[in-house]
Amino acid sequence: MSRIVVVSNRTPGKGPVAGGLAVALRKVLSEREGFWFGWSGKLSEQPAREAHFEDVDGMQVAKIDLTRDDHHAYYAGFSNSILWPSFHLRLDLATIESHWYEGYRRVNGQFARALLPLLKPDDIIWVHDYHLIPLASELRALGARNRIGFYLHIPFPTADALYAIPNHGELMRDLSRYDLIGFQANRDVAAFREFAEHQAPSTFGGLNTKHIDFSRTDVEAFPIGSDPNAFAKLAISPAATKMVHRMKRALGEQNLILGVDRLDYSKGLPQRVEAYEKLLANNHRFRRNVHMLQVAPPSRDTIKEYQETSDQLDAICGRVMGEFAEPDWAPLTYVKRAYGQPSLAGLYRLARVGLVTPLRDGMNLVAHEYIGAQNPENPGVLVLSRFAGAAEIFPEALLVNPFDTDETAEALRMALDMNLDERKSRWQSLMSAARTHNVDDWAISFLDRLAPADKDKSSTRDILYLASVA
Ligand code: ADQ
Repeated sequence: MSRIVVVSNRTPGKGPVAGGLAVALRKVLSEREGFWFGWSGKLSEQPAREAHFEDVDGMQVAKIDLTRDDHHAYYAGFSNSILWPSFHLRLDLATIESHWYEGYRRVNGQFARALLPLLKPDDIIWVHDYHLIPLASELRALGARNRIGFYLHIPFPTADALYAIPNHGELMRDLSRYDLIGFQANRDVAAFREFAEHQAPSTFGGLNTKHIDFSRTDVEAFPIGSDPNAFAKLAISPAATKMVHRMKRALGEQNLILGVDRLDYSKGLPQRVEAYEKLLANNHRFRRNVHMLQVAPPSRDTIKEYQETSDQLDAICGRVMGEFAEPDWAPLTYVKRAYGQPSLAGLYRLARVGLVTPLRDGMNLVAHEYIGAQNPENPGVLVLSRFAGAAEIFPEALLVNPFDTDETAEALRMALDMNLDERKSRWQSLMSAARTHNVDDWAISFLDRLAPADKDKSSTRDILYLASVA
């Protein structure tokens, strides 16, 4: 059976794994031969030519070091100051320094040159995310004939936003060198098709053209998920219960409204706090009866726009405190640090409202995790942005336009007033959808689609099934 080679910007480290994605991919690599390839997290004087292998909790991980300049142009520059804002339709926050493209391309070339000697002809390569769009082209230019799949974790942009990206034509040509492109949601597939058809009207659906030829590339939505059953267990674990007790002591009878995000402008944090401000302003009865907790550890904080979002959030939290706090009551708590999954699971379970209102998001796994952690006898309510990929999976959430803070405030009111029967019935549908879209099946379905030839030997699903019943 073919080996699986997972490629991502960063390689996983030792110890407890934070995200469901890393857990799922580790699981794939523990069931099948293969390795994980990516940046080591280290900067070197000279670009590394060769990867060095390390055993990370039983998994083979091949790492390369990057130079400081290359890393800056590739990561903070082209990936996170051009691609991330453009793909999230925030051209106002993009810094278009087109020379970063050279560093981005150079790092992708370096990845390809270090990866190629490690490959066997029938290895299946699974490349993750916007940092590595050119990797298939670079590998193919060196002679790789392997099946190569690409998964985009963030949304695919509209054609206009794409045109604002330097060298977008080349990047789209790079995408056409993959055998399979996986997106989070149907809206992303539609945006991609729109671009492909607009760019070269006759390319899609198997016809060759003089423009970009996508006829050899399969495109499909593979919505990622979490492991809701694991979250259900984690939420009643001793560590989670400790967090619940600690919070209950602080909250008393107050209902908790919870937000959990990386501190990123795509997550709509200032708008979210403004919606809460409106809830308190319009509904006197909630004062002293609710408390909002926003957990938002800083991320990418060398980038100016991230510091500005952090400042905005500080300002609006301060404003709400000034407006509504009393000597013996605080309307909100804002915590700028990350928590481990057991503590998060406890917070999710305790929260009467999960407030997940990104302005745009590929999927949003916090929504999945919140659902998984609920008490079936007394579940909370998910208030979810209609611009998260998760909205396609969870229509039974209270879906809101996060730009419209009046609407979000009203959804908060509905969530707090919702009776137990409605909460249970909505949650049962949500939990069933979260189970259907669990992260293990996500990985299996992508790989089965990427490597159908493996089917006549034995499918990934069969292997994992056999391993789980063995
Ligand atoms: P992210 O933008 O990082 O991921 P998200 O899916 O919400 O967003 O979170 C990923 C993980 O980070 C979750 O497992 C969550 O528990 C954890 N996390 C978030 N905030 C945290 C906090 N404050 N403390 C501790 N842990 C926290 C990108 C895309 C998403 C897509 C994922 C996976 O932007 O749209 O869902 O990849 O494909």
